[in-house]
Amino acid sequence: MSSPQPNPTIQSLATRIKTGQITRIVVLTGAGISTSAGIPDFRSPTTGLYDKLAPLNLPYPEALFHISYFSHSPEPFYAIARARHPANLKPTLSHAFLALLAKKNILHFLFTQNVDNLEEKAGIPAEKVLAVHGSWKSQHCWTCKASYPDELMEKAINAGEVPYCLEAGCGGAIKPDVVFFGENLPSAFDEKIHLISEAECMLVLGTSLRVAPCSTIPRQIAAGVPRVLINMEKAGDLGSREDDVLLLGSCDEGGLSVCGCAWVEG
Ligand code: CNA
Repeated sequence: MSSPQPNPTIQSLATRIKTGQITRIVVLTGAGISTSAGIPDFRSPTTGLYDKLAPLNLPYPEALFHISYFSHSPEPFYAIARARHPANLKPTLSHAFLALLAKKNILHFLFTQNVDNLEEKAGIPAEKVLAVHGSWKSQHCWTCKASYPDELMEKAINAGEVPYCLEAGCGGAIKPDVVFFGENLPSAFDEKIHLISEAECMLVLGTSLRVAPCSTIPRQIAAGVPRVLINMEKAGDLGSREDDVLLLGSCDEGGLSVCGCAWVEG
């Protein structure tokens, strides 16, 4: 039986990583790891998307990404789509940090709520990542589910116009394969969720933990397994357990400091 660990710090966790005592890290990320790439998050005051929607006259901010609203009014979504589209954006230091965990073979699994596909651009192996809310990589007709060409989608996004289905007699609006509020998550979520129980450490980066079911992931980590929150603000129940470590500040700096402790200093 292993001896009980004192309350962890980022330094003591780094030592456990360095000495091979932690080899399975499960990570949950959100919009905060991509803000330094130029994609605003949803909920940060002033800079977040929800603070800038007044001109669109939405019934409520989340309507922009709610399937019941999109199904009759796709125009507001395409009015902001260009600014949200991740084409030409580069991964951040936080993505590089996660890619390094994968390279060191200690990234057990990454659940990302992000739809920007920057994990792939950063070189994180596809089998280690689940984009729980889908991504902008592909798109389909919302009505008949026919696929739609990438180049026409890009053209519509750049023009701020709604693309419509090319199938004869359909004419439905095209939707990127991003999971909107009110839609089901990919079945892979249920297939991968058991990996949480195999974690020897959990990292939570850049998320307000306000969107279920990802918001429940940190609570599913077994008692005694260290959980680290790297975020501008406190989120969820992180900080309520003895084994929690809070690094409140930017994700990029938090990732760098973990790397510094684990692989650079001493
Ligand atoms: P959110 O609710 O907007 O929360 C973001 C969190 O990140 C907040 O707690 C911020 O304080 C924090 N934050 C912002 N910038 C930084 C930073 N540089 N360093 C540290 N912390 C920071 O977003 P969530 O991800 O929690 O919500 C889930 C939604 C957001 C998912 O459905 C996503 O699809 C959706 N989203 C995705 C993207 C993207 O793909 N890049 C962008 C915006 C929203």
